[in-house]
Amino acid sequence: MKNKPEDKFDKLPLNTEPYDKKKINRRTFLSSITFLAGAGLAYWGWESVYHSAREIATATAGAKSSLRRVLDANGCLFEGAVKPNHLSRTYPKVMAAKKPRLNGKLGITDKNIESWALNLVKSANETQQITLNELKKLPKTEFAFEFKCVEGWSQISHWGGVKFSDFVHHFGLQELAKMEYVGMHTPDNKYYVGIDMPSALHPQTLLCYEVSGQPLSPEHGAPLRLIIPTKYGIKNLKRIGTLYFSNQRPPDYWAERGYDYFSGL
Ligand SMILES: Nc1nc2c(c(=O)[nH]1)N[C@H]1C(S)=C(S)[C@@H](COP(=O)(O)O)O[C@H]1N2
Ligand SMILES: [Mo]
Repeated sequence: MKNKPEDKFDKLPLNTEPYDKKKINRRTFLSSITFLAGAGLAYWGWESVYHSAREIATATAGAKSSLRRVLDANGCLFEGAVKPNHLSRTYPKVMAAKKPRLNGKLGITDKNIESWALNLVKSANETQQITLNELKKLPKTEFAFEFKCVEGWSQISHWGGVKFSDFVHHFGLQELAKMEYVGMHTPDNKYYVGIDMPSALHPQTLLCYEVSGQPLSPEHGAPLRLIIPTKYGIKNLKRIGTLYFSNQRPPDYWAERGYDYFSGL
């Protein structure tokens, strides 16, 4: 006799209870507290960022301090990863652009540079004036390197001038150079940068007065500009009016607008 189709159901151990209510309740409970804990944590995170103090607006863009700490931590990693005396690649001078690109006119529109002298701030009440001729008496360092702008271009160009470290030794600034930063600004204060001391003392950092073997043009920052191959173009201040030392971050034009203070390469 063939089994009727219904017969096979007789063999199944049919459970009359549709599901285990206890188990479901427990799972619902666990997933609910997990969700609430997650939401609480997210809310707490948002609140603490929202209520955290704003950083000092002078040196940076006035971001929330907790967010800036993350950026600074990244910056520190970067600083640690870049050895202070790691040299930027240099190129034969013939590879340098004959007419190097120009970018950025802030603080250099004033063409009256005849009476220029570098203001070297040695203390609150002592500023030494240094002429270009005095600087030219120091050993000249020149090299071609790939200049890099954050706007997305780079170009090999050839620069000449005095190593910042030679300048420090010549003018007896070793004590001042134990501070953490050097600050510089244009004669009209419209463009300004802060440089960490290890980068300033790097052997390729120049107080530069020549480009392509010629005296700097006003547009390239005459009479004296900063050339710092280990950093982006934004830090290569044209037309240095004043130079000073500080243990606090000097005001920095682009850092105030949210760019990375270190801006290293
Ligand atoms: N005084 C001053 N320096 C400045 C700038 C500026 O606007 N003003 N721009 C910076 C930027 S963004 C770059 S890329 C380089 C460009 O230098 P260059 O014009 O000699 O190519 O100068 C830097 N130094
Ligand atoms: Mo730039």
